[in-house]
Amino acid sequence: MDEKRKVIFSGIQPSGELTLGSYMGAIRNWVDLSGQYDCYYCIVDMHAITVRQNPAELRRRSISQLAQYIACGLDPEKNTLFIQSHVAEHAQLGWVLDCYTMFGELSRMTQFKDKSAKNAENINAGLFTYPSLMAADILLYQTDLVPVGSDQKQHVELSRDIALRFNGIYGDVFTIPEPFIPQAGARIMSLTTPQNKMSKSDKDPGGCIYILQKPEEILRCFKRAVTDSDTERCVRYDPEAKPGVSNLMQIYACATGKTFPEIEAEFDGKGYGDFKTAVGESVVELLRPIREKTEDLMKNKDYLSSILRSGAEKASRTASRTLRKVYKKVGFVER
Ligand code: ATP
Ligand code: LTN
Repeated sequence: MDEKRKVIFSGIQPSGELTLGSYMGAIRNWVDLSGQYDCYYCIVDMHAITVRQNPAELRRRSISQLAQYIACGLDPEKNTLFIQSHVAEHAQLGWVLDCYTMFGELSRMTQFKDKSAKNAENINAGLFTYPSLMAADILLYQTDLVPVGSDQKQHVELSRDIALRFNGIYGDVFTIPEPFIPQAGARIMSLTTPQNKMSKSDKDPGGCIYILQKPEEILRCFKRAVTDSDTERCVRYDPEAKPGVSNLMQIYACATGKTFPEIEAEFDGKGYGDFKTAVGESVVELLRPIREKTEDLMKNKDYLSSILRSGAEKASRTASRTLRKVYKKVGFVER
């Protein structure tokens, strides 16, 4: 009874509109886990400025992201919802951890390589040290589990390595976190180029579905989704031979809770057209209540501000305890 509840931490950058990929890969699990754990869900605005942002848009999206977290089912009474820049300990621990993270480790991060290729004119130091700030996010709360999509596994593993290195020098300071990656939905692919991850920075607007997108647009994107040019033309799960169809099956499975054999049986003898329409409709129904609730919440900015205030206070209390310990261990003089 007295046993300490396990801690969950995760975050999403307000660098664009939330996508169906981030819902299925991350947020859906945040909601599922939120009853059993002590959960911190963050809007990581400090990470977002590693790529140039329009200030007014960043501010608007940060608030809208909070509304979407709540609309997806995260109860602000039961979960700590907050903005990263409101809790100064993230930057403070981030600096310390920079000094315990190796240049070679950061150079190997695939997200750094991808983003530097995409932003060749702005390969800034923050983009490079991004993972040590992410390690600070996680380690400040003595986190046990980090629910993310599979693209973030490498970053969580680096956070573990940093924590182990620090503990190896100073004793047990940090809990060692583990990634929590879903069975289905860990990597939703673009609807137009199913070789690539569905991502909010995707240049092709038809490839990505957004949580707040209008039903007509969602249906249109699914109708135009790429299926595969193999001769078989049946709905069967085979990511190698049929990446487009398999991706749509993943989405349908996440939206409806059906298994792959059930989906294969449902569309046996039917064409790809019927299948794409059914997937589109299931996503419309999944997202409809989330969009409506978000629109409602956005009418009450005072309520959203009050959640951010109490979220930051609660997060600060935990984060400052860890930071104090770290400062002491490394030899800083107490103020
Ligand atoms: P960007 O395009 O800026 O890289 P993104 O669309 O990949 O952004 P993130 O903010 O990086 O989205 O991801 C938020 C969370 O959602 C992370 O936990 C990430 O692993 C997960 N996620 C993002 N895209 C997908 C996807 N296509 N499939 C499954 N999970 C995803
Ligand atoms: N790197 C993640 C966002 C992120 C995060 C975190 C995720 C920042 N800090 C801490 C989990 C835990 C991304 O790009 N999606």
